[in-house]
Amino acid sequence: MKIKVYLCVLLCSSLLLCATACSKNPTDEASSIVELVYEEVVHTESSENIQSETENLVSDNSVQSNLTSSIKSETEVGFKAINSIDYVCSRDIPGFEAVYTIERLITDSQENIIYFSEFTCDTAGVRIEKNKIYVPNDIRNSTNQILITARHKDSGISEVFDITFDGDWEMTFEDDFNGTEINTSNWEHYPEWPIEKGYAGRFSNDLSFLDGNGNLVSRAYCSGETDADGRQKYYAGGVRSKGLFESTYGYYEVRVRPHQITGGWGSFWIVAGDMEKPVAYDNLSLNGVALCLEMYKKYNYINHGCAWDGMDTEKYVSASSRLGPNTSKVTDKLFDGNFHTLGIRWTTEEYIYYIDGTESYRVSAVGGACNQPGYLNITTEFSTFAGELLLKTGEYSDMLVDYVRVYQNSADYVY
Ligand SMILES: [Ca+2]
Repeated sequence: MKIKVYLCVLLCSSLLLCATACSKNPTDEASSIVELVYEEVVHTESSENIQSETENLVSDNSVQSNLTSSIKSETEVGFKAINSIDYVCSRDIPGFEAVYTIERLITDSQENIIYFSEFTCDTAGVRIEKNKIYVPNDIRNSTNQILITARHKDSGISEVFDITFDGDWEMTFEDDFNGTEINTSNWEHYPEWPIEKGYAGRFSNDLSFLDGNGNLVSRAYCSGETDADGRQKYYAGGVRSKGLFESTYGYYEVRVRPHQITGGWGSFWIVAGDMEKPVAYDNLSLNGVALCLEMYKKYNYINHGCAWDGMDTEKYVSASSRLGPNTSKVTDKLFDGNFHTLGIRWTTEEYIYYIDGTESYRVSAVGGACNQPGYLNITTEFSTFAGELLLKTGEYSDMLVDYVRVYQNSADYVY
């Protein structure tokens, strides 16, 4: 993150003059630490007034308070300190305000803690709540930085620092599923492969289609047929963009109304690189990765899949290894019957998952995230793992997808 710092120290009134208070960090430093150098504060008025002002600085012990009425000439009452303000970008995805969380705790030259309690920004549209700064994407895309004023309310000390944005977002793919036919320049039906994981499931071209109301349907259907083993046969719809749209890095989002059934689930996922050849553990996800958001009504949870050690795409079974623990997150809200947005931010270093714009899971890939192009997938699957399939002959369940959008961030390609 590129940082330039402008520092201004103001002590309550013009009685105290900030003589020198400016520093710049190296612009190419990757840290988000803002170094502030308080160099000196020079007294230019009467010491009586200084004394009065100093008494107001109740929590700023760095200001010398041993002034006496005998001091009539210019007196140095300042302090030297190297302070810091940290901020982290806790959300940076299109469609939602980017969130920068300011670390409020800084220290002065005597290592006393100063809490900056007030933050303001003159840029219209920037929203501030406590120590969180919300920046709409259009502002991020129209300027490189914004200035934030942090103020210590007791002492009046204030500082101006900037937040510099990493890069612009550009939409590179959008399908709103308007019309009556699936856009075959974006999608192909999943091959009618078996998806047998306990249940006798199979993809069917007929079961992924547009509903005419702006949604893609991925349907789960009970045919009433039985297989050779006497099992009920279920069919499901799925589409993928393999060979049609593939990209590396960026932000991938769907707006979806999940299935309400058990025994089956809908998912939005990305397959990148070569997932058909298992790779060594230490290669992690660099060569290939499958990133999945799987919605299991059975458990009221979403699974943040991240499989990197190979996947048999024809059997549609991912390898067992997944990066990191706690890939599942319980989220009753997802199954409330409404549409929700699911997103995956794929950077050069990690994968971050979002539900309705709130981060739900993050995994960093040792050695870097996959740097190969990936294609999009929207599917319904079946497994006994997901519970009992209660669909009877002729019954079905639909997952609706309002849109799929992909954005690229220019910063991802700066090495
Ligand atoms: Ca739509």
